Amino acid sequence: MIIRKNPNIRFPNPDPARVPPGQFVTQQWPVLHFGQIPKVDLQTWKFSIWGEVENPISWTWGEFQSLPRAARRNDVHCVTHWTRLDNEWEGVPVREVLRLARPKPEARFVVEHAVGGWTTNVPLPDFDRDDNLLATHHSGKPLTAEHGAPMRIVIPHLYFWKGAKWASGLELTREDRAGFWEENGYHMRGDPWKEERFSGD
Ligand SMILES: Nc1nc2c(c(=O)[nH]1)N[C@H]1C(S)=C(S)[C@@H](COP(=O)(O)O)O[C@H]1N2
Ligand SMILES: [Mo]
Repeated sequence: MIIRKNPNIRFPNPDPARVPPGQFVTQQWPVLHFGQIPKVDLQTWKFSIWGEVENPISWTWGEFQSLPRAARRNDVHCVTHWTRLDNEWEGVPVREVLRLARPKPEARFVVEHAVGGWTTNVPLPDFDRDDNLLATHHSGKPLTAEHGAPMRIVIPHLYFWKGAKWASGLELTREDRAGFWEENGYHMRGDPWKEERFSGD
């Protein structure tokens, strides 16, 4: 059977209530990151949590597979103005690993670390949410290298840069410490509904 694209069939207009100010919807999935795609070897892969936690902990790739898993569907909003609706992710809920590491009462912020040294900072209340995932799959398939394989962080209520691709660890801190884009003028929180794009917004 040959399936032809019917030019009369259009995607319905996205619900404007789902699109934050200054954003346009794309069906594509752009690839965006600073620098090169890092080489990640599953044999030596490690994900660690350290800093202001009662129980610093790390997982090998094999150990990570035994953590509880969940699926989430959400919209992602990049600060460069594209929005991609209805992303289907699977992975380990952020809350599952926080529960095991046990943040100290002094912990107020999280620095996400990525292979290669890239970082981003997130307030702990924004990080410790049921929606947030350590995602290994998108649309039912393992993440591709360009989108952060084998695991990336997804925090759907903040701009997409607040989720590290090629995630390697979480550092819990008392003080807010600017990550890579934040040092370059981007916002410390990054709420797309408030257009918190740059520091000062
Ligand atoms: N390690 C790492 N993670 C990163 C980035 C990066 O430069 N390095 N860029 C961020 C930005 S700005 C965006 S918009 C998303 C892009 O993810 P995508 O390429 O899968 O669309 O990844 C985020 N995570
Ligand atoms: Mo971005």
